[in-house]
Amino acid sequence: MTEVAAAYPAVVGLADLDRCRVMGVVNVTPDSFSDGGRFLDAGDAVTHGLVLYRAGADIVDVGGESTRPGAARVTPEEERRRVLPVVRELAAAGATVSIDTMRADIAEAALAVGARIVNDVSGGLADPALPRLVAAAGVPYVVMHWRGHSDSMQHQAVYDDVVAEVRDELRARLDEVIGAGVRPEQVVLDPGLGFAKNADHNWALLAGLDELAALGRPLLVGASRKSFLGRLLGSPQGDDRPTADRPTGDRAAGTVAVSALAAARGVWCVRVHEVAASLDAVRVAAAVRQAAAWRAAEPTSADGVTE
Ligand code: PMM
Repeated sequence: MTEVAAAYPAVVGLADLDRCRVMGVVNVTPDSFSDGGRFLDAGDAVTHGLVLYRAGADIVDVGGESTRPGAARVTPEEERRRVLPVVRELAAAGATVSIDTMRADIAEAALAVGARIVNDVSGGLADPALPRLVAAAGVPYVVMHWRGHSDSMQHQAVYDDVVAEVRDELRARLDEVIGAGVRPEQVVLDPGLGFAKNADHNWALLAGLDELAALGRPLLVGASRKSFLGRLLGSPQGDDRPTADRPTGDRAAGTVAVSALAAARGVWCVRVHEVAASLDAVRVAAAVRQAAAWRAAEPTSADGVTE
């Protein structure tokens, strides 16, 4: 049988993988929607990051600012205090760490203590110095679709055609960061599920991933535990299903379903709170993509015998 690799786009500074990557989330915040307050202590955050790393996370994403709808901004001093010790320890333990920040100063400090990827939920809009820093550092850069800070973003969840508008706004961000000196091979694009989007917008974006992939850069999808899953999987009375960290809640299986579907569509990375199950899901999706690639390369005759 001919060996046919399922193609995943290369991103500068990261080894090629024949499957979708899994990014594990460490929120060093008091108020993130699903795990806020659990890992505010640096020691707890490091322990949790190591659990994710040992479960097979390809990337461990460390953030110190909650982006839940309505959240106020954290001060730069507090963000720095929260994330730097955690990034340092996880990087020293061998994890590939991304820093989830909208601030150039924080990203620079995190890269200096071992982070290797910058994850900017504002896609360069919140701090114009951040794309310039990433350009100089030459590291992978996750550019997410974003329309404004958390205290106002849900008012901006207005679209005629959400997939076309997110695609066009991401293209504008891509052009802008390239204009700031970032090389295209550094950029990963993210539709920003839940950021200035309601549940219908999120489902439409998941259905429209191919249109976003047409921008020519790999995609990252962050659906884990988000409220559109809780709404879908809630009770017939219309109550949302909470996350596993809340009484009687569990969005884990719904999250894994999104991981499988996204990976089957060729998404480059899924960002999740629980790594092991999504890692299984993306491996299953990779096996199907590999088999599809083999079939395309080696057409079989009508009686099923390989030609
Ligand atoms: N979502 C959150 C935070 N950071 N980063 C990227 N690239 N994509 C996302 O969808 C994303 C993100 C909010 O979720 P959390 O509070 O569970 O971390």
